[in-house]
Amino acid sequence: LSSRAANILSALDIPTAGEVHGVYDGEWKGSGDLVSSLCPTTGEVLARVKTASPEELHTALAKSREAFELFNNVPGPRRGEILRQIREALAAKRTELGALISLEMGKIRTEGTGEVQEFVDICDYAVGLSRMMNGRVVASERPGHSILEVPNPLGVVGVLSAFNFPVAVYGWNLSLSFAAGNATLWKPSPTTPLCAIAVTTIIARVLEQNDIPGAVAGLVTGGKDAGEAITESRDVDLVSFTGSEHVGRIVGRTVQSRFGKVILELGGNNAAVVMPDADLGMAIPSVFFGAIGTAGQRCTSTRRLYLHKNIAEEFLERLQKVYSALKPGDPLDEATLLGPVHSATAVDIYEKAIRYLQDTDAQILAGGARYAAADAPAGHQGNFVQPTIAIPKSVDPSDTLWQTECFAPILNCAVFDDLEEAIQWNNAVPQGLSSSLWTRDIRNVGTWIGPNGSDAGIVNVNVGTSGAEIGAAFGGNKSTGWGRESGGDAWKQYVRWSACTINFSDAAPLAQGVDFSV
Ligand code: UN1
Repeated sequence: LSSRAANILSALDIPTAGEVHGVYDGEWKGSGDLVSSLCPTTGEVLARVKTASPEELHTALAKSREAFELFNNVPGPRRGEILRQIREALAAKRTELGALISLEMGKIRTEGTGEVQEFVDICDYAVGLSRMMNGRVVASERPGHSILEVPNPLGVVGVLSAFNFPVAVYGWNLSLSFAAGNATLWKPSPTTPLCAIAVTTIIARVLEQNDIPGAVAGLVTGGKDAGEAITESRDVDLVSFTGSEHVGRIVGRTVQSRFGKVILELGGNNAAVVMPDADLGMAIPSVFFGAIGTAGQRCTSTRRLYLHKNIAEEFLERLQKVYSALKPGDPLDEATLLGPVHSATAVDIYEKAIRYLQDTDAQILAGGARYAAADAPAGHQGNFVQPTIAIPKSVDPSDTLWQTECFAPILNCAVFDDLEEAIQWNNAVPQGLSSSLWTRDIRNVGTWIGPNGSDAGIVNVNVGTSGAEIGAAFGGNKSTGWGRESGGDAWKQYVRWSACTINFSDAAPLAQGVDFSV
């Protein structure tokens, strides 16, 4: 193991020799298939992880259930206090955990640290919520009656997360689920097991200090089998899944067929729309970050750029300049803005999309190939691809190129005549996660956020498509799956609601004035 990797792993108490246990249900174990965690920058094997065997999956599910039966009786504010300690423990390892994200996922330093910060932020939010998960009292139509809506703990929450946010998305789910009194069982992406092991190690320690069973925050690494064990288990009340539309469809059906609850956070195909009155000095760097941040592998990455005809030429010229100054580098190096894409699969996705653009005579304004070995950082592994700006020949929104999410740093551009046309293009795709309008004109803002505006879950103005804060509910409409996580009212999905009509009177009248007197 390189000393660069060894230092990061040991700072987080991950063994740097031998195999690493990838299952936690109160005890660390793992006797299933061995999975290698690869560094996307160098190709180095960071660790071999022992994933969950079928029997261990079974036990982990049973332990989660057991842990829930105990945890659901711990008062909400007490759960909040433990979550506050988890928050502190995560914050204490912010830099180290951020570095591990860069090492294993490939995103740059500031984004790795930012991801840990996102977990810390949602913990703060959920600590507050732990004293504010309020139900309500509803006016009854009957005298001497009260109606209460009571939030009770739900049960076991399964979290299936993706490689691109290997820490924060689990954080959104864990913190709300924890504050609500549930046990949470995490199945991370098979390619980022170490991030999950590091986070679980930090949380497990806090649980232990508080005499809470470790299975309140359990972990099962593995592939399809582990995912299926969770989606199919009647012991899992809610499954929160982040990933592709293809897998999301299967997860949604499986969970629904047993009448479980599901939160889906699937594909994003996000557009930025630039009006002629926009402040380009703000819009250009923001579009640049939206398209290139996390090497184009955020669900919220900007994939489509719609430019008003009056500013299109200037915008593209200036954007190209910013692109051409970009150099790829080691994501662990503070100065790097562009790291590798996550895996060989990601390179394939990129290359297929580029080929399609070339075959359909798109104009390529920047990028369009992998970096030559000489341009990539020393010791690189080949996952470095050039961020690409393309003007596809077809502006027809029904073209596959506009319709599909391509998880790579490729920005497709088109020129529009008026806002109405841009909104029509924005909405003409199956996905509906994020969208961004650049304008100074209040009339455009009103249209954009109103009934004839963007149909995405995230509808920004003078703010890029990615980098949402935790305070509002995060999620998308249409084939993005309609799920909402993180802030807003998202917590209401992690509880079991009881509608309780209580009669304090000496009579038992029926609602709606129904007369059933005997
Ligand atoms: C994701 O890509 O799955 O808004 C989540 C953002 C981040 C979360 C992205 N806060 O870009």
